[in-house]
Amino acid sequence: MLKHANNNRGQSLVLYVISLTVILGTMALAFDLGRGFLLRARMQHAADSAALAGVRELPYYSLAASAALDYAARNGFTDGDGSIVVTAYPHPTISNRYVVDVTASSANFLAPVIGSNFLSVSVSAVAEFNAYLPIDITGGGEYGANGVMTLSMFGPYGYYSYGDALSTRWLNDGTPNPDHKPGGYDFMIEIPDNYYSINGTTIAKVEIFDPDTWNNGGDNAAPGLRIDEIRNAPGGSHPQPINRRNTTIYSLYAPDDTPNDYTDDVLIAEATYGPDVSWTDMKWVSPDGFEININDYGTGKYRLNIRATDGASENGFNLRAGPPDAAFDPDNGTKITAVGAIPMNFNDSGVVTINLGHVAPEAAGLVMHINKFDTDVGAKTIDYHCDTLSQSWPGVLSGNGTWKEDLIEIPADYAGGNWTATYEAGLQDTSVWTMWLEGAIEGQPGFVRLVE
Ligand SMILES: [Ca+2]
Ligand SMILES: [Ca+2]
Ligand SMILES: [Ca+2]
Ligand SMILES: [Ca+2]
Repeated sequence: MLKHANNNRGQSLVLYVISLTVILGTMALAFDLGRGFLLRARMQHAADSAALAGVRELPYYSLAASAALDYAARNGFTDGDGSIVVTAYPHPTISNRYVVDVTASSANFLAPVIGSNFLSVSVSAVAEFNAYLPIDITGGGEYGANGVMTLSMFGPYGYYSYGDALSTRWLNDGTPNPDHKPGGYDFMIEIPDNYYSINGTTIAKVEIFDPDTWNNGGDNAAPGLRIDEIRNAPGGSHPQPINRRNTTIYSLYAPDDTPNDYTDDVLIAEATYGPDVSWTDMKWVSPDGFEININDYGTGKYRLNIRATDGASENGFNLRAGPPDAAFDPDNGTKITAVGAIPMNFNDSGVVTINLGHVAPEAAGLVMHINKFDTDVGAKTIDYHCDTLSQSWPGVLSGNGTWKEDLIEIPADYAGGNWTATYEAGLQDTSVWTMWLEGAIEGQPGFVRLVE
């Protein structure tokens, strides 16, 4: 009996130890799996935000990669940190998709129980980009004229808080500007299929008003005599330009069948306006090669990329296109849109109508985002309207150096329409407006989403 009892006790002890081992092992496994699960969730979140950040920079591949790595790092996964590997690359077959893979491993709590020292986790995210909504840029007044407001771009060394958040490379204190887009701004100059029948010519002359950053009336000429604002870079540790007046490059590309891939675009002509170019001041100018023949390149959307490589000043300009030997006619069939972002400056105080463009019926029930940066100087009101809807939506002004987003819920019975913003602001107010749709419309521009 005693022996038996001892045996029982021994068996109990063995069972107890086995049970404890199983329980501890199970707990360790659960702990490790739980930790692996959490790690995977964190990694997936980082990969998702990285893919969404990267895809918005397409078709600029190197910018997409740096944005993706940046967002992965902001979410805790810095490429090369310990076991972390972040790989960001364009989708191999679909040009408007972007892929981010993240792998990492963590040491297991009770490695011997599950036979592995490290838990290796890999996740992947794929995001799709269908371009921002195109913004019709007739907001400078009548198309081809210069109204209260013109398009305008700061040099890369300019003050961030002066209003062009996308062109300036540094914040006012000299640290990198996370909003900076090194690729500059893109505009689409649409030459319609019936251009010849409207105009009796196959030639379209693309013109830029005041492409320089120079004021013939002097740096501080009165508004009205100039549309450029000559400015110094911030002081202190802020990097300084070679010249405070800008160097701006205008690059014109032919239309093609791959609008979501800029890497294959064919350059037609390029013009650079350095800090001392004065003969173009306050004039409509067509740079060499900017007279295009639709027999050479076809009809469709010609891309004009504009970027500044030096300077801290503000280059005001405008754009138009039409027949070469006629007075400009705004009804010549051409149309110019800004790709997702429009930079503008007021050369007088007043009210402008910003044409936000046509938003398709498929946007019914979706949310439209309009984000504005630095709508401040003399700014009074913003109101949004759609020509097929009776209501209007008040917008919220953004203060100095800040973004403020307006969200418009598009009604479920929406049938498509042309959107405008009415903006009242003061002399020398610079601002940037961007616009996109939240939600997917297959085949329509204006959305960014995760697809895998
Ligand atoms: Ca292309
Ligand atoms: Ca000028
Ligand atoms: Ca200018
Ligand atoms: Ca402003």
